[in-house]
Order: sequence, then structure tokens, then C-alpha cells
Amino acid sequence: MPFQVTYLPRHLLTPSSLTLAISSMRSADEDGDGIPSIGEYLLGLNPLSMDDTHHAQAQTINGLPTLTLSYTPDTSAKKLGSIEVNASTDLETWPPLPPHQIIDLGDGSYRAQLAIENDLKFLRIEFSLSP
Ligand SMILES: [Ca+2]
Repeated sequence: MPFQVTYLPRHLLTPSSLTLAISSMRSADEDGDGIPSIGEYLLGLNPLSMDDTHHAQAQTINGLPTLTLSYTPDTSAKKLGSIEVNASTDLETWPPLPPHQIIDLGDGSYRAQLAIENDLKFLRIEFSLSP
């Protein structure tokens, strides 16, 4: 649903209330697919239509069990924000995935890949707008 303001008293428009409102809109997930609105924008998705293509998958690559996560940045939106893939083993800390583990597939798409080995590992995408 598009953001709409029908009436907002002037005394409620403070810098902190506007910052909070903008932050809430960026992190909103109208379609409930786990991708926030800012991510829908940077991936060129419809924020009102659930997307099920951006989930990590287990594959065997070069004989190793590997967790992969593929994504295609929207070329017109990527200059306005950034997409970063992070990895975790404990769901508490999420350092960026090293660049050599993000494969440029040559068609505008990327595949993040992380050898699973014996540890539990997780991938996620973080989105941010350029200042
Ligand atoms: Ca969404």
C-alpha cells in the first residue's frame, strides 16, 4: 500500500519524527516476503508482490556443499543504494562476505557462495541507501 498522509499536525513534524517515519518506510515489508521496501527497490521488485526467489540454497560447487544466494540489482536503482551480502555462523554477528565469494554471473546477476563444510552458516542481504 502506498504511503499516504491525509493530515499531520505541524507540531508533529519534527526532524526526529520524520527520520523515524522514513526509517519505518524503508524497513516496511508490505508483502511479507522478508525483503524490506528498500531491498525491493534496489532489486527492482514489486513491494506489493511476494518474492520467493531470494532465498539461500544448498548446492554442491566444486565438490563442496555450498550455501548460495543469487540476486540481480536493478541497474537504475543501484546508484542510489547498495547491496551487501553478510554471512554468519551464530546469527549474532554478520560480517560482510569477502568479495571473492560473490560471483559476477555476467548477466547483471550475482551469486554469493559460502562453503558449508561442517559448520552451520547463514547468508543474508543488507540494503542501504546512499547518503
Ligand atoms: Ca517485501
